[in-house]
Amino acid sequence: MNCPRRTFRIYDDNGSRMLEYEELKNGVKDYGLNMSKAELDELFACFDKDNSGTISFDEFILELRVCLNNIILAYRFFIVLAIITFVTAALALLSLLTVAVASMLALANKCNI
Ligand SMILES: [Ca+2]
Repeated sequence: MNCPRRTFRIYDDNGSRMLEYEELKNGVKDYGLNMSKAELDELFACFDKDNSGTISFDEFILELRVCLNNIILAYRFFIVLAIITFVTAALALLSLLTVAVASMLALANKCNI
C-alpha cells in the first residue's frame, strides 16, 4: 500500500501538484475500482473542498483522514456490538443453567435425595 503522498503523485499525471477530475478518474481506475460517473462526481466533490475544480494535496489528505476516522468509528461500533452480543449470550446461558440447577434441586428435594 502506498502512502498518501506517493498515491497523490501517482494520480497527478501532469505533475501540477493538483489533481484534476480526469486524473482522479484514471487513478481510481488504476486501483481497479469501477465507478460510475455519478460516483466519481461525488468522490471528486468530497475531495474538492473549495470547489476549485482541482484537488490539492491538503484536500486529498483531509478527506483520507475523514475516511479513516469513519473506518475507525465503524470498527469500534462493531467491537462494542460484538461485546454486547457476547455478554447477552453469556447471561442467557447463565439463566438457563440457573433454571436447570434450580429444577434439579427441586426434584432432589421432592425425592428426598
Ligand atoms: Ca480544490
